[in-house]
Amino acid sequence: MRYKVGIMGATGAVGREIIEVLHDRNFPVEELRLFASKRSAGKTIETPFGAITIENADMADYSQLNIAFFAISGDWSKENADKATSAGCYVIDNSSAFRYDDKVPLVVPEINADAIGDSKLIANPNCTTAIAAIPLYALHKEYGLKKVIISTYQATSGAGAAGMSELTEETKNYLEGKEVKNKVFTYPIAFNTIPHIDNFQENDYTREEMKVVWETRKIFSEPDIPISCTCVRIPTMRVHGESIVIETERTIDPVDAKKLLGQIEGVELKDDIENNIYPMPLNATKKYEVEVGRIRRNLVFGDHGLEFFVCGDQILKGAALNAVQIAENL
Ligand code: 2RA
Repeated sequence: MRYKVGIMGATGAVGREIIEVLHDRNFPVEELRLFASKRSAGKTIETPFGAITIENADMADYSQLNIAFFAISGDWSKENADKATSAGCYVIDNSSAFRYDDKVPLVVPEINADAIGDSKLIANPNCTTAIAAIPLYALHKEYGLKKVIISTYQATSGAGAAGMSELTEETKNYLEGKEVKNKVFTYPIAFNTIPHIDNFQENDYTREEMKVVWETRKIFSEPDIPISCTCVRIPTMRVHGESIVIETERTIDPVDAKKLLGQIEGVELKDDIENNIYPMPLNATKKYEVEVGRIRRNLVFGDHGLEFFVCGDQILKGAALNAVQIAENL
């Protein structure tokens, strides 16, 4: 069977990547249709599926599609998801609009593909969650997670194509001694780090930080795991790094943990400190696997603690790849 696939938000960073991933993974596409805002409608873009003319997403006829990837905005998803699913079309939503809705499955296929059930609407997790979830879940199954503390080093791609352009422009202007003006981020991101992603919440964490807490608990079906996160934007292009500390129920040996992490689907072990091998954005860029390394016993939690570093392509495992993997599971 082949499918009629629509990408809503096809001109954005995630939409463009979904096209590439569908092609690269030989997804059985009968017809690919690309949708974006009215402003982009009518433009033709080259894709591995041939030249395709962009259509107005607001006018989409979902009875003509089997699967639609939503990658526009949360508000747009809220306005359009019901229209699509009522017409019999599966929706894989990249926004946060439905992630915390108990009726909507939130899926990382390596972990909880079963959660899809017969739902026509499936939520794709936030990139920061998806990247950490793969190694964390393997460790949870084997050792039982008691506490999780995460600190992130997030790429500009998290703010879409505009975020990446801002980094390029600011770096150029800074080096040429010109004025550096920020629009996308709260401060200039070139030669800077910004501990502020998404809005501050009542508990003084940001929404990005709370997404990691809420989403990890939902994906793992573990509503009570204590998780804390600090999210920081750094001047890299498209890979999020995350430093992760865990306390476990059962004793954990770093050598065994390393063996385990080296065997799980979706992970590439990069852990050979004698040869300076560890996860880095430069290596993890455009890679499907999440790199995991710097695995060591945590000094605070002793033989019940582990500390490690992960790097995952924000646009791939953090968005487009995970979305296509969900489609593969429908
Ligand atoms: C960010 N996690 O990195 C967001 C994107 N979904 O800004």
